[in-house]
Amino acid sequence: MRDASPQTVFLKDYTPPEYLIEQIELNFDLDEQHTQVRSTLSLRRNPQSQDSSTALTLLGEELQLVSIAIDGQALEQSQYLLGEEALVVHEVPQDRPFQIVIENVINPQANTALEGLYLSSSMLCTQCEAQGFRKITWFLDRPDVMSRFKTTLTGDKSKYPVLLSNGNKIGQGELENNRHWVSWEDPFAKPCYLFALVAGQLECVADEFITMTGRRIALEIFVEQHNIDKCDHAMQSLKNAMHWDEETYGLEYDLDLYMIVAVDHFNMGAMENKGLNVFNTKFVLARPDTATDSDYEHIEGVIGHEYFHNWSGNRVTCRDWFQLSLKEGFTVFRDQQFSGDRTSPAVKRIEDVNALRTRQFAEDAGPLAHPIRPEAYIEINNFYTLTVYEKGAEVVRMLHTLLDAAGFRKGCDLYFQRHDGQAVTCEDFVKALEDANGVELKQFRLWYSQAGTPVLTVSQQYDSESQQLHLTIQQNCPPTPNQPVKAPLHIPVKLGLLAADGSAAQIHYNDSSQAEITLNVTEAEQTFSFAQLPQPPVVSLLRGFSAPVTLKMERSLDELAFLLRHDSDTFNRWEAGQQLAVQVIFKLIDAIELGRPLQLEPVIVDAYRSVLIDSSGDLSYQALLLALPEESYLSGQMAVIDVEAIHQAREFVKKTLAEQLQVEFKQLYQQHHRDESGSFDAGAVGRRRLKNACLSYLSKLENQDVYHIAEQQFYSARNMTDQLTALSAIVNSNHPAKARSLDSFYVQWRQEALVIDKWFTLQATSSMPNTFATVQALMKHPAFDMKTPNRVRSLIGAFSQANPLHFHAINGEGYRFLADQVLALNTLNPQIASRMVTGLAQWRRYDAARQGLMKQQLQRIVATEHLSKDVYEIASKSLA
Ligand code: 7MF
Ligand code: ZN
Repeated sequence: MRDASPQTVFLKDYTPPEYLIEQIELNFDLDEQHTQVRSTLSLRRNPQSQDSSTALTLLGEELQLVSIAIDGQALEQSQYLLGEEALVVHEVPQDRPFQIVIENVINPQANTALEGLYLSSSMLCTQCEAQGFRKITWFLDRPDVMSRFKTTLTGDKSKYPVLLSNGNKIGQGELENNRHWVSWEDPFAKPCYLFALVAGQLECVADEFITMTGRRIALEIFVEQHNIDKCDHAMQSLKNAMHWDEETYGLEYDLDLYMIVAVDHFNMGAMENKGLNVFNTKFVLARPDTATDSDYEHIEGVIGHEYFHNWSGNRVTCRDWFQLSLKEGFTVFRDQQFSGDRTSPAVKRIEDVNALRTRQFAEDAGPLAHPIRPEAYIEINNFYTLTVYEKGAEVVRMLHTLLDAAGFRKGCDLYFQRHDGQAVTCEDFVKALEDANGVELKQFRLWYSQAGTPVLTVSQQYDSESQQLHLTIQQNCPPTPNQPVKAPLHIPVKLGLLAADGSAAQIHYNDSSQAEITLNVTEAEQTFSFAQLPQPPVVSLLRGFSAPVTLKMERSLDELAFLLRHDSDTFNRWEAGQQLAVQVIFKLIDAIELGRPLQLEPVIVDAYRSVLIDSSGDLSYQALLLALPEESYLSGQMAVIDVEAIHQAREFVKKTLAEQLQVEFKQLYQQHHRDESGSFDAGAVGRRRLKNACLSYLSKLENQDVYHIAEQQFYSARNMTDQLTALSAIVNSNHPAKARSLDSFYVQWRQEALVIDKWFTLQATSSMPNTFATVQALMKHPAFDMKTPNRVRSLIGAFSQANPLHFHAINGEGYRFLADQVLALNTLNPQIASRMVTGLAQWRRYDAARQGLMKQQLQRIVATEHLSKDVYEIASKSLA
């Protein structure tokens, strides 16, 4: 149990800040254990505030106060109250601006929570979003207080040769005792969550970008010396992102300098601090032999994401943290568009939808479900969720669909122009889109306040007499915590019709005739009628996954196979193949549960054969068509999740397809396998994706021939994609060289932390027996470290979130293990600890025995003393 029951913060309680801080001057005297901070605040009463108190409450945590003065007058202890979370000055001037100077001390080395100022390797760095600035100094730590920052960093010249902060460098100098200082000034007012400083022994890769108005921007990426050869892709990605935002949104960068620093210890992916992004090394460093093709793509996406925040987040920021999706949903949508344009829109859309459906849909169906604009939180760090980010991006995408690209752009232009320099709300965003387009989006706004994934149930009726097709769509959204009853949403449903020969049939609807239309579904039940159809068409519904909903529609296997062959919508073509496999797998699951023999439907073999033979298109897309639905997606479709049956059925399909189509798989493998060093171009990436998909099937055959292929690829690979997929095939089989290959991989890559993370993950996610024992042994491996989030995620996170078969072992050992680790992390790093609890949150979805075991561990967590707010909120809400 916690010592005191934690406070809940409510959206409805928002009030404007009582004071404004127009300027802040920060002075840091840097030291690993004893950093001195002097902060000079220029304050004044906020005319917008209704509050009548003459006190000033500044937020601060884990700080040691040295002195505080107002307008040059030191305060005595009776003039303020120093608490655990705040410093209250009883009386401050109300009628004029005033200045407060605070001196305090912090200990970065003791900071294992990695929030505020902390030590990563030998580098000092900060993370302030959402509320980390209060761990640096006392402040009005809320995003609607925007200040101009001037920062001076002083430190030892050998330990901290590089001293960075936001904005432009305005001065530097030498001091006695081998010390030096650098001053920075950020001309743009910003909330304190965008503040950053970095100090350390860093090397820099420099380049430049000329903007659309001809301004020259200096670009600098800072890394530790041994990583200097892995920055080229990040730099190219940054230039691509800057160019793309000019072309697509007309948005230009505003400072003269853009810096990125890569650090080993980071709670999340990256952070968009103004002019000084701080990144997890995972999303910067890449060399063909150390990073996979997906790593290359993720790096470009994350670099884009943080860059795009400069407008969607920094120039226009959030009024309060309930509006988080305003910047995150929008920026994820922007980075998805960017990545799609850079690679393949079809492949990118499928990957995004896959992630949304397997992960966000589960969140939306569980005890932690919340709207993209939540109404209450205990710990805001817990609300950086898949719902706020990924569903938030889907909501922006629907607006893009409803307004079309041009209308959406007009709306964004107005939003940025109207709110530049302001801290605003989701409502302001929707209003700008409405005003710019002269439309009304009243019902659409419900997407911001209603949680849960709507279910669309569709039935069709063809009338040969009138040559009409009637499509009846019902929408229903299941209850979520605190929201038992839902109102109908405005859902854009993209539709196409296919004639019997697979060609597009014209859609005659309300006097218009088009090849594709977007239906506005707005009622609980609605029927749409389409005329002039001499033959019954095949319906292609929810094209491009035009709304984040679950579609229920009776389909025969033949109809799905037809769509897989003919649908011109690349998303729905892939989706038909997925639904075909889902139906086949669920029939097998039924057979397993009834103890019947397993047989594979011939229709899926034929469908996959056609996919294997047709190499006419994008090879990455072809590889996706061959990928069976993931176990986590299948789990989401099951009333009571049977992890073993799901695994067994899926493996049976994979193995049987491999047996029946081995000639085709092997032929395709050989056709596309090259010993190439791994250039990151679409052609090479596609070849690798496809041939590795084939290898993954072939490895299920467990014969000498494929053992040889896998081993050959593993030892000869000159790029990480090929090496890692080969190792994965070896590890997930009875390959005789398994131990030797794992050892050789470790020895080869022991100096590359990000590659060793992959080595941990591969073993933690293995479906082979003994995986749990391996995981336990790896916890004791010298390279394992609880204080490095990437390492924790690579082992504990991977096992509990990506290995359903072993994590959900019926003896409960996986659950007990996870709870042990959550409690160990709780004191070290509450944010990481709380992320790990989510592995237990879905307990209601399992059988009675597992429910009991999972619940028991959650109860054990909640009953522990000194629980962080982070862990308490997730564990207690999971039990509720
Ligand atoms: C791409 O959103 C998509 C999402 C907060 C930290 C980065 O820029 C961010 C930060 C979390 C979870 C996901 C992402 C980020 C954070 C992220 C990164 C790249 N403002 Br928490
Ligand atoms: Zn973001």
